[in-house]
Amino acid sequence: MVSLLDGVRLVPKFFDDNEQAALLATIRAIVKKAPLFVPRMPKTGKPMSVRMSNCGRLGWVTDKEGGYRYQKTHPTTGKPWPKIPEKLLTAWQQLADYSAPPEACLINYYSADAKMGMHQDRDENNFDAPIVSVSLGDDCLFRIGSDKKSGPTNSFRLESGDVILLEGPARMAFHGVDRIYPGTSTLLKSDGRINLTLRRVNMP
Ligand code: MD3
Ligand code: FE
Repeated sequence: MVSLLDGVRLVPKFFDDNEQAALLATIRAIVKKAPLFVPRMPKTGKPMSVRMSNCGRLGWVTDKEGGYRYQKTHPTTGKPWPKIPEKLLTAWQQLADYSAPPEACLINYYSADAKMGMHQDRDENNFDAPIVSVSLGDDCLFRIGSDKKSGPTNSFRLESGDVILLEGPARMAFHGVDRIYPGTSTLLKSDGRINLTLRRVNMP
């Protein structure tokens, strides 16, 4: 475990190659039931480059009319989200120093040219719980600053199997994904990256 900044912990290769393959298989099964959707910016309706789905009791969605929010059902199928895989619940138990399990697992799929602009995660009613993020597939360049919109930032590469934990002072930090490095992993059938973000939405 490496402490990168106050409240940012990186666990390189928390999941080994076999565990990554098993986790990927469960994510593929989830995405068959809860297909990736195109998230759209509030008000403008501009599509994001990342494709998304969720598992867990609550899923994070965004569209032109409704904006950023958590909801219990898939935006196009209307069905409840599939369950969070056991492997991820165990990882949360092992790594997050928190009494209650995660309620939401956002599944982000980045194609080779996708990215995510700097933002804060502030749609939750619980900022006490840590956030646990799992990277699968191609490496990415991840950037994190402070809780102020401008100012210095740090960037580092995240690789397949890495887990990053955000807690305490880092919970409200601005962060984003500058780019994907296509061809740096053979886990996926083609280029791209999957990020799984485990979050507590409500107070226990
Ligand atoms: C929370 N995703 O979906 S996850 C997102 O790699 C998102 O797909 C990125 O940001 C991705 O909202 C990063 C991990 C993460 C990293 C830093 C954070 C979540 C964070 C800092 C503060 C709060
Ligand atoms: Fe985020």
